[in-house]
Parts: sequence; C-alpha cells; structure tokens
Amino acid sequence: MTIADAPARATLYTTVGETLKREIMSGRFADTEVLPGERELSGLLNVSRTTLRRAITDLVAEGVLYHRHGAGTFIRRATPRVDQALSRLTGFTQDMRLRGFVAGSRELERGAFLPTPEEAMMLGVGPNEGVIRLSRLRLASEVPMAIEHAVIPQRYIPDPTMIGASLYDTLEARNFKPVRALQRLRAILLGDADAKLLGVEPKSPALYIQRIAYLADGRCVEFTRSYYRSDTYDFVSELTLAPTARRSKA
Ligand code: 16G
Repeated sequence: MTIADAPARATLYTTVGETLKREIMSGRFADTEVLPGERELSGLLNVSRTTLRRAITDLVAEGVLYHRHGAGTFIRRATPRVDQALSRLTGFTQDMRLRGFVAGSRELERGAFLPTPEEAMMLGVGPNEGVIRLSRLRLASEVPMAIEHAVIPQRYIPDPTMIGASLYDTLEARNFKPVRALQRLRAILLGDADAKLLGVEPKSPALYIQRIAYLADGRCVEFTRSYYRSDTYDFVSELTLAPTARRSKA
C-alpha cells in the first residue's frame, strides 16, 4: 500500500485518503476497529505524518473514520439497517433473527427493586410490590442498535436471573408473553453517556420509545423505555382508510 506516482503535493493527502479508504473497504483492517497508529500507517503508506493527519481529518469529515476522545481513531463499520413494522408485537431477538442478524446484549443493570412511582403507575402495581429491572445495550451482529430499560412486575418473573438472552422468550416460557402493547415514540437528542454506549456522536438524534405490554387478561406485564439509533432503524407503519371513509368510497 504505497502511494506511487504521487501527484502534486497539494492533492497528496487526497490520494492518501483514497488509498486508506480503499484498504478499509477491502477489509484490510477487518479484525480491528481501531486504526493503526500514525507511525505504523505513515510507514505503510510511505508518506509523512503531516500528510497522513490531513488525510485522516478528511476521512473523519466524510464519516469513514471517527475519533474517540483519548482512545484513538476508529473505523466506522457499515451498520445494519432495519425496517421495523410498528404494528407487530415482537421482541428484539426475534426481530433480529428474522433479518439474519445475531441478536446480542450488553447488560447494564439487572435486579429486583421496589418500583418508582412512575413504574408503579405504568405497570399498575402497588408501591410495595417488587419489580425486576433489566437494562441492556442491544446489539445486531455486534453493532449497538438500542438501549433498553425494561421493568417487569416480580409476580411474573420472581428472580432476575431467570431471564435469559430474550426477555420475551422467558415470558413465553412462563406463559406470560404479552399479546398487546401500546407504544409511544418521540425524537430526542442523545446525552453523552447514551451516545457513547451506542457508538455515535454526542447529541445524535435517536428515537425514544416507551412500550407498555399487556397479557390477554389486560394485566400489564412490561414497561420498557428504549433509545433506538435513528441511523439504523426505520419504523414503518401501514395505514388503511378508516371504515367510514371506506364506506363512502364504495
Ligand atoms: C423490543 C421491545 C422491548 C422488549 C424487547 C424484548 C421495542 C421498541 N421494544 O426491543 O419492549 O422488551 O424487544 O426483546 O420494540 P428480547 O426478547 O430480545 O429480550
């Protein structure tokens, strides 16, 4: 990977940038997310560090690379893009499986607690009835997609360790799988901590989704707050004419 026949000095860094980009696309650094250090790269490309730095700045502006404060320069991998129907009640693991991605999670919190007033109200439980909290960073084939904070009344899952890789699989195995849910969506800007977890720039836009899911008998089994990366997820809804409008057309 040397820059042979380098053109005029002013465009040398552009050529370096293009070479570097081509190498990334062709999978040269596929086993790492971190770009090799300046010394190594300038040696590989046979250019000065100043030229290399300039090329990297351009690739950052283009979105091919990104800096993480104190950690170095990283390669932005192509992220999965997901179309999610808004009208189907499915869980993350199932959604990802259907799309050929491997669902994964990084656990952020798991335990049994007394509910906050908001949790008690949303779940319809008393202030002294325990709830399970499970917070996870959800991954699709290793790429962070969403942060989820799920709360479940302890009467449905007595012990937090009972929950396996999929909350919905666990609820189904216990005969408490939700059959209906209400969802509220709002556009937000991510705070620093959440942006870092999701691997995006601070203040990136995201979708905040609140889901309240019910059992067939109307009892509430789940209250989940999620932050979905808006660059990886499209929520799609199907619209049909209201019955009155349909009648008047016929
Ligand atoms: C989805 C649900 C979330 C549910 C989770 C279960 C949305 C917005 N949220 O992410 O409410 O708790 O799936 O997934 O769709 P799991 O079965 O993989 O744990």
